[in-house]
Amino acid sequence: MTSLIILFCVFLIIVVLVQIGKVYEMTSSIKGEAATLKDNSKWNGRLFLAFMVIFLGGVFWSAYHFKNVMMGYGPLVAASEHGHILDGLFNTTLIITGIVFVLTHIALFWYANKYRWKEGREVKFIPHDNKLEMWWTGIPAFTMTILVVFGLNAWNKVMADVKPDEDYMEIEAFAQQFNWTIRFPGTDGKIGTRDYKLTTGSNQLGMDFTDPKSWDDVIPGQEIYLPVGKKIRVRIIAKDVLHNFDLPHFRVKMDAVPGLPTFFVFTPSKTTAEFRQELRKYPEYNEPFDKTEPNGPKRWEKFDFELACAELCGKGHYSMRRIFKIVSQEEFDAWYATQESFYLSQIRGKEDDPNKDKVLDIEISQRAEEFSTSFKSAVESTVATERTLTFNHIGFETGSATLSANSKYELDNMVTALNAYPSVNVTISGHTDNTGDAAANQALSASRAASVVKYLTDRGISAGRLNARGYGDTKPLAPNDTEENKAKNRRTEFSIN
Ligand SMILES: [Cu+2]
Repeated sequence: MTSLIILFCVFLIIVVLVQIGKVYEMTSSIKGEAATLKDNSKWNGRLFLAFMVIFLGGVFWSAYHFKNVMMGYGPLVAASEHGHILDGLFNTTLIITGIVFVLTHIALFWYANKYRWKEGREVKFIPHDNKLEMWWTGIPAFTMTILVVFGLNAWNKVMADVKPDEDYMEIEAFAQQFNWTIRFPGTDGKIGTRDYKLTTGSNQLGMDFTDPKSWDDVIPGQEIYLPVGKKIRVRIIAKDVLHNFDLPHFRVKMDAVPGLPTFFVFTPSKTTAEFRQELRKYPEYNEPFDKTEPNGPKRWEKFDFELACAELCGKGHYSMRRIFKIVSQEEFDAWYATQESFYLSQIRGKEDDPNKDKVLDIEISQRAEEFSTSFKSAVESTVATERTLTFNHIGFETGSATLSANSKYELDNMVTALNAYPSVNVTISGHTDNTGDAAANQALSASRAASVVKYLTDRGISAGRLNARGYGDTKPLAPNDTEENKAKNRRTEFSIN
């Protein structure tokens, strides 16, 4: 219905215009053609001048009116160290092109009025003029050279890569339809290698878990923290189509191209909290964040730096938004300490773990620490049950008393602990589940305990401090009714005497 009315209105307007045209034709035929032309020409000239004033006035008014929503002006100053270089370049370009813009528009409309049609005025035809050519080629060429020199200088500063001996942190931004995966290097400071051929459902980045550098890599959740004042190198990768890594407040913007890793180096110079305090000075940021809650938090209180994808990469493009929190180094360290290694928390020990049979260096040191802490508390405890501990990381070959190769790490920790407490004597006890013959289980558990004792004495622990016992299936920790419980019951323990 609405469209019918609109169509009807358009039709009516056309009819009115045609009628006005007819009236005009009639009046001009009465007045005479020359007089009409002179009249028209005068009005055209005046309208040109009026348009020039309104147009240029509008240009300046809108620039002033919207200055607070433009990058680089009002509240939106750059929050990175290189940001002012780009803002400065933008301003230089804006001022130079702005002057040219204003002058050419004044000239355009001024001359359109000045040389309007007049009776007897003749047009001068200039087929070629070397002097004029020189001017209008020379001036733009000179201006462009200045802009290009400024631009190149800014480009070299902004796009410079880190030097190898510089203090910086590298993170990886991996784009896919439709999210960013941000990877941090872990405690070694290095991001592990990746290979797209290794991509699986649980390993979206194609991280190579045979590379020790990838073991401690961290993939944080929605909120990304970065320390203020620290040089950050972002390695930018795309999985599927073109994306664009855009942190507008830091003047960071770089294409993420499939098959062609790019990078951007920047140093955040303002924390989120500092930036919020700056926004607070502007009335528009003191309006409620949620208009339906007039007494709720203000806009400046809810402000956060955002990562966007600045490439129209598909219909879910808008959902590639992430929050970046810029904090002090101490706050960053505290946040970082809460982040879990992706490999150790998601992949380790699962189906697609390529290191299933290996004990990793980080696990060795972690287990050593855990062992010494629990050994110490067992020694110090006066409660009998607390003085007995299970070896969590030793194993035997099926049905035999031969220790598995990886048991040595746990037993070496035991050697260290026994050397640290020379007056402590321990009893090693073997336990099995109830599968099979009880007598055989008893014999197996005894010989397994004996193998542990032998390992320890071979490493210099005096045999007099060690006792080996086999309990077979007589001391289960849980009823032998599920596979899980049975596994719990098959164990080797030690008790502080
Ligand atoms: Cu995208």
